[in-house]
Amino acid sequence: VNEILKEAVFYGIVDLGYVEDSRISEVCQALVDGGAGVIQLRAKGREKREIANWSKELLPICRSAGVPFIVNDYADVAAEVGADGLHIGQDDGMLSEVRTIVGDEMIVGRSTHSVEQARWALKEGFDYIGFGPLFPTPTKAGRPGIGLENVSIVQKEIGSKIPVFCIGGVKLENLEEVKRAGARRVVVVSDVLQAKEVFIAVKKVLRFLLAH
Ligand code: 3NM
Repeated sequence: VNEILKEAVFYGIVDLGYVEDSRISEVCQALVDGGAGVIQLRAKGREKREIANWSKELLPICRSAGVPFIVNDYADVAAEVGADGLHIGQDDGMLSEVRTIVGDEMIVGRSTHSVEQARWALKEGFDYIGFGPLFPTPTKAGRPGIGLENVSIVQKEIGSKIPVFCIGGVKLENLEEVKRAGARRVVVVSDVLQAKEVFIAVKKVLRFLLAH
């Protein structure tokens, strides 16, 4: 589990707030082709049945690329479709509860919004964390940006144990700043999904992050 995640520098999200239903597979493929090391399906406000069906469509795309496929929010859906992972937020219960549904093998990640929460997530045993939102973002409206000042401590302290993906308002435009603050891995949602060519946008982010 941790071996495969260790490789992931770009975490791609197929977010249905930006992707039309008819283009879900195509966009997933483009994220993977661009070099995403993990893929999550994020479908806020959609029916579980629909999410399960899309997941079954995306799983083989991710499998043939050797990229873990993560379901957002729903442990039961992740278990049902045989996803590689589940992502949950701060209000979605303890890892131990979720493990009773998804088992011990599945990758489980947690959203964290402070150093404290990041430490807790590590202590609980999550396989990775998201840390943010660094900047305010329409993708997760109504949340203040937490800024860049704690990126370096979280990257050092938590990121030496489990992958830390910086998220929230990260764009090609501010990537230099984010990288300089200490980020090693990122999630970029709207900036790549709104790009003319998704896979080129992902490649650009990766090229930048991996450059010295
Ligand atoms: N989670 P964009 S921020 C889905 O901080 C999500 O937990 C966040 O999208 C968190 O790249 C966020 O468009 C939105 O800002 C990321």
